Amino acid sequence: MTGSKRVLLAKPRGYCAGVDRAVQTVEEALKLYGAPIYVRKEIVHNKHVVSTLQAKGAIFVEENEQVPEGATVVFSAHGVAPEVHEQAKARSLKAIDATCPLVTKVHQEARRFAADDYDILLIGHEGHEEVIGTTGEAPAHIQLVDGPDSVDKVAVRDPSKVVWLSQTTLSVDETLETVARLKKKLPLLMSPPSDDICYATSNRQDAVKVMAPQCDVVLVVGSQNSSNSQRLREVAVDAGARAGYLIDFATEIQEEWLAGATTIGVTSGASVPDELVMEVLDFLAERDFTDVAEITTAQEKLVFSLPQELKRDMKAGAAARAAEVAKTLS
Ligand code: 10G
Ligand code: SF4
Repeated sequence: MTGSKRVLLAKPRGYCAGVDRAVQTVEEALKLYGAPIYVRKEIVHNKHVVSTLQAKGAIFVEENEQVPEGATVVFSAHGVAPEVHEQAKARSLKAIDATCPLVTKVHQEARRFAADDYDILLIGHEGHEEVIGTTGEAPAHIQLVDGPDSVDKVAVRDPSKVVWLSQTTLSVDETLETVARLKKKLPLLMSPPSDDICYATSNRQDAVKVMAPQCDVVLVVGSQNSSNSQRLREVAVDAGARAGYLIDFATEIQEEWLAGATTIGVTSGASVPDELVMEVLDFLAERDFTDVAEITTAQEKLVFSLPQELKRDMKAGAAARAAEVAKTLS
């Protein structure tokens, strides 16, 4: 029925400051040094971003050993263990670290508490690159707690010297539950000095919590291996949407998902370019979902500067070009 169908569009959604910086890092490195630029792991967990950068000359590898000696390698936004930097040095790679500064902050916390001989309970998802990177800072001190049900397995040396840290892209509510269960078991458990779940993760979840109760269906744009995008789908369903789907592209939307729906919610993970969301809106508009209202729950203004090692070379490159111009003019 035309006129009664609407779309609610969550804001904030899409790119966070750390993703924007990481994608720009690869783009600027390609411009400055020329293709190919090697990238260890997916720079961010998004199919479209990865294939777009591949088309520009980025080569994605799993490990440093796949990078030719002396070549340039960018480390992904999710962070790496110190040994990855050491391997890069051993292969004489020019490493550019695109780890989000908010992940680096968690690494610093891990190093500091390990140096003070704390047991560190890292709440996160087993096998996720961020968790592997953070754990690599102090493997002897860190144990993983993968959700509330893994609390029973936790064993510490001294219950008065234990702290929890977390992955940056977790469900805020599930993490609160995990921490509550941990505190029941370990009443002296310390909390991180500042929130480890980042502003972008919690802002995107907050917007979905406001939007989802009004929606029949919530479409989350994001890749399957994107932790924060997966969490948005779960949050949508927990907050009252009849169904939630995680899709990379508008073309994946199945007509039966929309059958009988009058309100569709749309959002996207922190690694998702907004053009993919616009394609979803176009798809919905073709099916009479033309009335789009944005649900805004926060304004985001954070911007991170590019990695120092890249900025230094960009500056040197600009200076060399200016000298060249001056020479031709003299
Ligand atoms: O949500 P995850 O951690 O899987 O990553 P993503 O690439 O989909 O989104 C951006 C988040 C990070 C780079 C992790 S801090
Ligand atoms: Fe940084 Fe948060 Fe984005 Fe991760 S999700 S890259 S921690 S801003």
